[in-house]
Amino acid sequence: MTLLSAQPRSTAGITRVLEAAHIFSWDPSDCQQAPNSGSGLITNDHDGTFHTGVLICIDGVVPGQVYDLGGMLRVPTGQTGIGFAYIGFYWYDAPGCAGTQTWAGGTPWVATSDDWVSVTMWGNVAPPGTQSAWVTLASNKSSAGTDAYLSYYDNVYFEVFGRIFADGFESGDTSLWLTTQY
Ligand SMILES: [Ca+2]
Repeated sequence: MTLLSAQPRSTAGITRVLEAAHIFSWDPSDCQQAPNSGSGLITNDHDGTFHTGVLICIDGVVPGQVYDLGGMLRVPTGQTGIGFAYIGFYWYDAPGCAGTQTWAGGTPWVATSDDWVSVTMWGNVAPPGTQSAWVTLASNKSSAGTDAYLSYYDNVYFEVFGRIFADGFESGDTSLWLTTQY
């Protein structure tokens, strides 16, 4: 996978949520069928219910700034493992995802879908004091037994929301909008 954010990546603290009962690997399947890209595959083979994931720590988060989270997920049907997958993130009040952790949120869950599904959680305002963020590709296996639960992730992003304009029409003035036919 390619880290799409231009913000600095930190590897500090990443061992804190990594667990043994999963494998994260590259897979040739791609959300846009690109021949030379591929995706990330989490094979959650814990022998019971197990919530795990992989993560990237992003430094340089600015309090008050708006961040958009999203990506593409695919959870193939036909597998015996049951669960759900999503992309989530946490805020931290110190660099390197240290200090106090605050759950920020996650995208909608994807249970099963043979097609790639776009998932988003946009408009996240970094709270006062935030300095870094964890972005996690989450795999929540809810079935017992060792049947692996597979989930694929592609085009994952965490980016600063750059608004071009906004109009809530509070002024009652609609004259800036051209009524010319196009
Ligand atoms: Ca790809």
